[in-house]
Amino acid sequence: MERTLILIKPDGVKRKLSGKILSKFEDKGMKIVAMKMLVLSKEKAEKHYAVHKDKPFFNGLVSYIISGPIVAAMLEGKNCISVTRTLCGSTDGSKAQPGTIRGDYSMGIEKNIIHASDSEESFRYEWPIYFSPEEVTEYSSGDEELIF
Ligand code: FUP
Repeated sequence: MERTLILIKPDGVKRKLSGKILSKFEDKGMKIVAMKMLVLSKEKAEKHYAVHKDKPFFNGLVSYIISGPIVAAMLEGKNCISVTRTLCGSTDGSKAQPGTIRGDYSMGIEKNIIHASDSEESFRYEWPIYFSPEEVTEYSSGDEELIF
């Protein structure tokens, strides 16, 4: 099984979409193995988005992600990274396909509701910013045979 990290960004939380968004992943068959709500520090936000540090949108992105509470969750399932990215839709919400999270709920590229790791490498880099190993659970949901 593969794991991935998602963040429901401050626009998603403030617009009270957290439950709906988490349901989409659960309904698809993915299992939540860690989850918390937090306000990210500037240091952690800069670490998360370090790959974008030379981009013109970096400062705006960091101030936006620390502007309010986020929900961080780790999901588990087969091909979880690519399936999660597909459910999120393309980065710019105004262009994302209807039926995807960004396609249904976002009109912009910065306030695009959700982050999801884009590769195993990104996941390995990102998840320790949000969770300690003890906060990541292991359990059987009992329906794996029906789903995968
Ligand atoms: P994604 O992997 O879809 O989250 O998108 P990227 O890694 O390319 O970008 C990370 C975040 O930077 C996006 F969620 C939104 C923000 N961004 C901008 O604000 N402006 C841009 O031109 C590109 C990305």
